[in-house]
Amino acid sequence: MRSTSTFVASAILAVASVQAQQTGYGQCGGENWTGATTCVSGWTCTYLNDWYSQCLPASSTLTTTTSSKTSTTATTTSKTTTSSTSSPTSTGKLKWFGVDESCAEFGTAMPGTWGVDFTFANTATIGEFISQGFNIFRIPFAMERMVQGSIDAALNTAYLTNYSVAVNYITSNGAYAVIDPHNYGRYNGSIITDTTAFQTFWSNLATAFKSNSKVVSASPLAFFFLQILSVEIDNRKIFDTNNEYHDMDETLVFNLNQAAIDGIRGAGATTQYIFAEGNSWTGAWTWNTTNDSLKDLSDPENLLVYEMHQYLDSDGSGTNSACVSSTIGVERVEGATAWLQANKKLGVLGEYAGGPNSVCQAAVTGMLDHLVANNDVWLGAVWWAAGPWWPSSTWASIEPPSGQAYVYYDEILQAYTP
Ligand SMILES: *[C@@H]1O[C@H](CO)[C@@H](O)[C@H](O)[C@H]1NC(C)=O
Ligand SMILES: *[C@@H]1O[C@H](CO)[C@@H](O)[C@H](O)[C@H]1NC(C)=O
Ligand SMILES: *[C@@H]1O[C@H](CO)[C@@H](O)[C@H](O)[C@H]1NC(C)=O
Ligand SMILES: *[C@@H]1O[C@H](CO)[C@@H](O)[C@H](O)[C@H]1NC(C)=O
Ligand SMILES: CC(=O)N[C@H]1CO[C@H](CO)[C@@H](O)[C@@H]1O
Repeated sequence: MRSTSTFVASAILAVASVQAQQTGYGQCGGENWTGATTCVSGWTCTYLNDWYSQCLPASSTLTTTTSSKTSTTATTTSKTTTSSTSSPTSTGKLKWFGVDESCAEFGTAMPGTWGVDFTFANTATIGEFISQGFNIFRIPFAMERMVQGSIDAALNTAYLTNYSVAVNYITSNGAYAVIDPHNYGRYNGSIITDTTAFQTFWSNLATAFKSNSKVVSASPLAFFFLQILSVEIDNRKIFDTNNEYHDMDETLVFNLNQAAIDGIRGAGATTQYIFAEGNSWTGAWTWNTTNDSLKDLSDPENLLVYEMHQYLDSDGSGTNSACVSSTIGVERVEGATAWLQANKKLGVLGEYAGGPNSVCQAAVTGMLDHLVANNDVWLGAVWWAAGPWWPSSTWASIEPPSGQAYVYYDEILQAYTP
């Protein structure tokens, strides 16, 4: 999702309606904007970048949405069969299919206050997705909360502990958790240039996540099996170097990705996939012209996957629920597919979305069908976004049970689950 703000970019998806006062998360300014420039009570029009200002909660208007739902028992085997209106044309599947689980990165106050500025993903709703067959969840967090003061500071225990709840829930229920510093290559508003410190950040983070738990057991046999189980759970964590680098020197983007890889592997985390993101908001549609140099990244474990994002509105930013055409999805990713194939690389679509309308439905399924048809290089697709604080009226909200995208797309997407 495009934004120059490190802090609130995830909240960009909005219902932009022209009215006297804009509603929560709606657009309220930006180049050529002709709609409302003030927000309804409790919301503040916040400048994000020259193209976009957004109504964000005035402090403490958000209350935590502690779920009253009964928790879902998640198993990977109880996948619901679905009579989707749109089935993939290919009978193949992607290795990973899931959703982003946003909200730990929300808010502008850093480190801010839990329950006011940010919250964490809801394990009950994640369980619902897992029971439907979804098997990957990308979980953004803010580096300014995880490492306070400097990027090579020790991890903040309270934030890490809360963040780990969803990670552990996902991996122990057979799905993959993507650990995503949602920082656009920036920290505290400035582009990260200290690759050594960035490597230390990743070394610290990988150390925290490389082992789920200390395995303790009196029985050697039980110990043996617990170890195998623990390794398997461990391998379901995926390290995403950073969300959406943009407007940065390409060499720096390369060096930050390489530093992350070196930090992770150097910490002894040798069995997990690493997702590298590229410049220009890691857009699939611009990948072949902006990020070609990233083909030379080197992972000694050979578990590197290129994470790209693709939205289908006119500027590709994901801020508009209208898609350019019913074929725009496949058109925008074809070049990336060719790049992956030509360079013998693997890719994952880490963010995408389309509005709840038939043009977008065709564009989304066309794009997914293309990924499935090219699953020699495409390993997965992840919808942006679920998360407990998205208003259900947000068109891309796939938070169960009433997010607009959940209502419109959940059954359609279930046809693509592995
Ligand atoms: C604003 O309008 C001008 C003139 O039509 C156009 O060149 C520019 O791209 C527009 N900006 C955005 C963000 O749409
Ligand atoms: C963040 O930037 C502000 C303003 O540049 C500075 O005062 C503050 O110390 C910085 N904080 C951190 C954690 O780097
Ligand atoms: C962690 O979550 C608890 C509630 O479970 C909350 O009281 C606490 O403030 C949170 N801390 C952080 C840093 O997220
Ligand atoms: C790059 O990708 C775009 C978008 O998918 C595509 O239209 C274009 O033909 C590609 N260019 C090259 C040189 O592969
Ligand atoms: C923006 C940028 O630096 N793009 C570069 C990406 O990589 C290709 C090929 O290595 C360069 O030609 C571009 O200049």
